[in-house]
Amino acid sequence: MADTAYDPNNIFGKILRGEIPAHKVYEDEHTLAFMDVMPQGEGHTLVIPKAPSRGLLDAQPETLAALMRSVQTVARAVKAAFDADGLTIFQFNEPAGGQTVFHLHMHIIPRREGVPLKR
Ligand code: IU
Repeated sequence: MADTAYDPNNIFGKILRGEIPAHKVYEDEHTLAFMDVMPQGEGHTLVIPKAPSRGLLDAQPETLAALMRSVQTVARAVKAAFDADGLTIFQFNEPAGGQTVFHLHMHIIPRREGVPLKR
């Protein structure tokens, strides 16, 4: 069985503590948003809670509420900034689910009609 404890030494934990840099685009008391370093499309942005949650399943309800408020705020801003036709928003849990960084994060990717995501 996988070890599902939160490890504060994950890369997003280090960004939150200011130990490594990130291109930050939004921050409030409970959340931080920054540009993905390997974007699957122009404007690919990540939104994370400051609370130490590994994924969706271990997060506290108030963490999820704050995260989704920020996702909406950032999604509106990203859509306007990139003049997008739509948005793809997703989130992975555990290696089998595609998760590679074990601090809860939501992906926001602005989309243009007819332009596929990079993989
Ligand atoms: P995933 O949902 O855990 O699969 O996605 C992790 C994302 O974090 C992925 O899109 C990476 O490009 C991104 N990322 C990053 O923005 N900065 C980093 O230093 C690392 C990964 I490592």
